Amino acid sequence: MNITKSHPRYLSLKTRDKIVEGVEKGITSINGLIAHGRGEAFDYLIGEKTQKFALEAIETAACLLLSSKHPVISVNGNVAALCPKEIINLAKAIPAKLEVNIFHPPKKREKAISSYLKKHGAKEVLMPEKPLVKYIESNRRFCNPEGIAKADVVFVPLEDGDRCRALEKMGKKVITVDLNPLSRTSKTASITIVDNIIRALPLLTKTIKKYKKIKNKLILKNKIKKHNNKKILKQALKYISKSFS
Ligand code: PTJ
Repeated sequence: MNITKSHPRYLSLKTRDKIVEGVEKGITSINGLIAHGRGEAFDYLIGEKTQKFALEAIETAACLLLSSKHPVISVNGNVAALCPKEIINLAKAIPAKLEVNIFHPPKKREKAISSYLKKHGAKEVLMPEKPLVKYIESNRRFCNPEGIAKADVVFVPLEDGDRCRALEKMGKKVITVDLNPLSRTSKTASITIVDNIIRALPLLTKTIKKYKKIKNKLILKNKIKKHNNKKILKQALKYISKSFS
């Protein structure tokens, strides 16, 4: 679609194009279009800007990822289509492994996502191999023994709630990006960044670089300790309800 920058919905339309392209390339599930629409609706309600509650969560997420021994970034069809370079930059900055994990069939989409990430500069992309995620029966239970199976912290942006809960039950910490503060994922994760992934990823990478320079690791630990995900979600909901008055 030929969209001029002067169009008031330029960014939103460009982003939609990326998701549509993702479907056409066999990277994104057709269901991903619905998920994107839901995200758009919530983005409207938070003013299509990164709000304070997201910035606070990004700060703690950066601290947790840097304090982790084995951080893994889970990539699905929406994330790959929307921000391939940004997710690779994040993985490099931490550093963390990238692993493909999808919910919807067909399974051949897993390879398409991996190839797409490699085309954008990823050196290594782990693939789901064994059903090692307990408590769930969907395709999301497949993971890599050297990746999510081993991870202590898993970054799962734009997720559905089941695996998030399963990973937490397995003793892992989960960080998510979800525009919907009411979703099961948002409520179950240790840290929820209520923001559009397009805005959140560059900010998270920037924050990681900032915290990497800090020698006193206690500062990071204290930030993680103080984090209250429920409070963050309440702030997001309060912001949304205020936008109605
Ligand atoms: O590639 P697959 O098969 O793994 O499927 C990926 C999707 C996203 C389709 C799948 O995980 C799914 O169905 O997710 P849900 O249950 O629709 O949840 C996705 C959540 O992400 C929703 O709460 C949306 O509001 C939110 N969301 C959508 N787009 C964005 C977003 N959050 C942040 N940034 C977005 N751009």
